[in-house]
Amino acid sequence: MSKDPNSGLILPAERPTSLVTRRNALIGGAGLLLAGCDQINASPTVKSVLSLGEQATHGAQRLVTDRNALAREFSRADMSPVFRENGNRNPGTPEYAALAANKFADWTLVVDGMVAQPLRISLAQMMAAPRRTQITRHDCVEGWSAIGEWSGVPLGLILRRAGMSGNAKYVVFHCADSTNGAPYYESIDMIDAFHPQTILATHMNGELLTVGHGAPLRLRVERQLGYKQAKYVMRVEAVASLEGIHGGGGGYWEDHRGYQWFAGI
Ligand SMILES: Nc1nc2c(c(=O)[nH]1)N[C@H]1C(S)=C(S)[C@@H](COP(=O)(O)O)O[C@H]1N2
Ligand SMILES: [Mo]
Repeated sequence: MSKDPNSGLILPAERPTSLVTRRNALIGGAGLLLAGCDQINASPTVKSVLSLGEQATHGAQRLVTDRNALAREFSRADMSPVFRENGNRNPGTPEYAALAANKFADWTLVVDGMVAQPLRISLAQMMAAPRRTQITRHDCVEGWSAIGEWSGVPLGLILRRAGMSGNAKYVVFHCADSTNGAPYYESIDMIDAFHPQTILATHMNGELLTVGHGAPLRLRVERQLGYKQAKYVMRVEAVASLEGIHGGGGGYWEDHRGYQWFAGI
């Protein structure tokens, strides 16, 4: 891995030529990224958030400012020697076992819902895409915390590439695991979806994600609590409403344990 001093993005040091082409197909180069930013600024959701900050009460303005702030980042020296595995540690389905047996070479992430261009992204494409690395603290409501390093592709980049509709309000993460027949899923709003520290992580502490920590892909949404950090993400869906998705609460814990949908820290 090498650090590009200009962009701050960590790029894989060695990238097979075939993947460069795929990377361009996925991300579309810097020009498209800039075009994507314009599109996002033009979206009704972002506009209404911005005007809220401009006109509304102090309270609303503070809320907007706080939501966009970065979570604290730590140094390597701060990293926890042990980062425990929590919740489901293996989806345990035949489908997942088959994907894992092949080192996820046949895995694809589906990006769909309110997007102009639904995507299927392979793990190789994920590895070749621009990435961000961050050392952050994970806080679980069960009363433990751990500091770890996460590396992955900014979610906003993928949503822009898919041409997400300006009318989408939430991004839903569908996972490979279930508990007592209830599939794990989570959701976030557009402020968190486009937050610079919100990434779909392929790596933890410099290594590929282990099965226990959510291989091959998990969400890191650093301004929220542990249960929002969906592991085993298979599908990212842009929606206008959470109604009708599983229990309608926006997540597994929200539906089954009454946890707050917005778990801000
Ligand atoms: N798919 C899935 N994601 C999940 C869970 C889970 O059971 N299944 N548990 C959540 C909880 S409560 C926590 S604290 C973290 C634990 O992440 P870790 O196993 O990497 O420590 O994952 C979250 N994401
Ligand atoms: Mo948790």
